[in-house]
Amino acid sequence: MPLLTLPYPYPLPPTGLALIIIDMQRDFIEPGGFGDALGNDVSLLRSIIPNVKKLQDAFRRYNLPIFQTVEGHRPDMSDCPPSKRDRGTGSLKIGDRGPMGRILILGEPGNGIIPELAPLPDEVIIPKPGKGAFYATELEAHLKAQGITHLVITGVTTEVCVQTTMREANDRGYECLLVEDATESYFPEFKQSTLEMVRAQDGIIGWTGHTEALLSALAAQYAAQVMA
Ligand code: TIU
Repeated sequence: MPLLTLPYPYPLPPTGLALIIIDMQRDFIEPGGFGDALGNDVSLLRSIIPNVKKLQDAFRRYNLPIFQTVEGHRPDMSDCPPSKRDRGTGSLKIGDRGPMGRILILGEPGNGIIPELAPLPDEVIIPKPGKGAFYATELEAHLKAQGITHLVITGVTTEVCVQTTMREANDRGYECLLVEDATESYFPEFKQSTLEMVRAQDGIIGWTGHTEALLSALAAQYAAQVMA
């Protein structure tokens, strides 16, 4: 069954597919975190939680790997460039103490993945200091070790960490499908532009598609493998 995607059907592989969930952490989705400190309306991002959850459940059901990332820095902030720490005019900066602990610091309450999408003990979490999930992380080593070639990409925010990660992945040879209704931005027009720019020029960065169509295609492709 062809998967309903743009600019043309995404080639779901027999093996080598993984789900990437980008930065569904309290810092970006709940008040008092980094997203809020940057002046954003963080409530906008909650709408995708049910779809990301459906995809997480499906990948678990079909024994396909799931990688979640969290953007965050070591407590000593040795991995946070001054340019990132000092950017902006808000009163709360990275490393400052906010209502959910130190802003964007690994291990703080605000840095945790939202409870709705809590990973299972055997699922990999990739801490990342930058926007892209490949920069200064172990993600690529994990993907190579598991023979992953195709990535279904979800999470926040579409034009920042999600798009950066998709571009990094595309340059490394991964076939990427960005799920439109499982990614969200503080800026609807930036989300729309991102969707259009990644699939322009016959998929210059990759494909875009929708959760329900992907769930049907996953069932058609992988349910039998699990039962075999
Ligand atoms: N500010 C913003 O839109 N995003 C980030 O800072 N990080 C992620 O996108 N995860």
